[in-house]
Amino acid sequence: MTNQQYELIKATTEGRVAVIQLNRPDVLNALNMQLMDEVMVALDVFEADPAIGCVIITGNERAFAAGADIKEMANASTVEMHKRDQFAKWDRIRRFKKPLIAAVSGFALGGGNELAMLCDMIVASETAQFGQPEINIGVMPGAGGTQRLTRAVGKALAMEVVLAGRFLNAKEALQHGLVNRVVPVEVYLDEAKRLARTIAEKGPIALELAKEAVLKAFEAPLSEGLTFERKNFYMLFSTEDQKEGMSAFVEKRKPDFKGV
Ligand code: CO8
Repeated sequence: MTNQQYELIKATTEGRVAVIQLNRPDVLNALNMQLMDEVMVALDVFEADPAIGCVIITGNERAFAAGADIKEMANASTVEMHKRDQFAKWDRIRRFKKPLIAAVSGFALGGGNELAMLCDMIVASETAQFGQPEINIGVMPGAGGTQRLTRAVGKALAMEVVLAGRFLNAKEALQHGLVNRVVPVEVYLDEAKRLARTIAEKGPIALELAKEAVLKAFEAPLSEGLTFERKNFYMLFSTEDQKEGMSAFVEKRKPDFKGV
């Protein structure tokens, strides 16, 4: 799919930073299957492109995404939901190798919050609101909300968000470690881009292995995670970027990483 063929997202690049903008503003970027398929295609394209070092997923000022498309699933049976296997596709995002930043303004609800939490970092505007309101429509989170939110903010608050449908405002999200930073709405995307540019300058292989090791902390016991980290660290000594990075430090110049 070329960029012109996307209907429900916009995919753009600025230098080494790519931006995927969810683009169904009339329905607060509700995540229907086509939109998510397009996000997956864009991620494939950016992952394969060595010119891209970091990817931002964003929405618009009013909504990052107000959840999965309720109208699309309202009449589905268990068998239909099973056959659609939407969530399995979301695992693609979990396996995305490059750093992913969510730039969130307005609503990040249900699947929207789950999508933001699948990213590696979240830059939020002061107007951002995070929630898992599925309980209000007779269901519960299905794409990681009960797991990732609990790991991020702890059991007590996660229970309130999931069981009472309480939204967290940007300040609360920052206070409880859900987001990296909160900035005025006028600059939230610029701030995400600034962070993305800083990251995208680093060595691509080091970024990939470091991201993999941090994510391992959520999956493995400490001893296994430490072993994994050490092996990734040693592995980097077979890259030219390691030689370049350390030589540049010694020679007091800026490194020129090539991703090899
Ligand atoms: N799905 C479909 N349409 C939506 C959704 C949604 N999730 N959210 C908003 N819309 C639509 C509204 O129907 C409305 O459309 P229309 O103008 O045609 O009536 C339009 O967006 C604007 O919305 P509102 O008029 O409701 O705007 P308000 O400012 O009054 O309210 C809210 C904003 C509070 C965000 C409200 O829209 C709302 O409560 N939305 C639903 C939030 C929600 O329940 N999200 C969870 C959905 S379930 C889910 O995400 C399960 C995740 C599973 C994983 C994902 C797998 C794909």
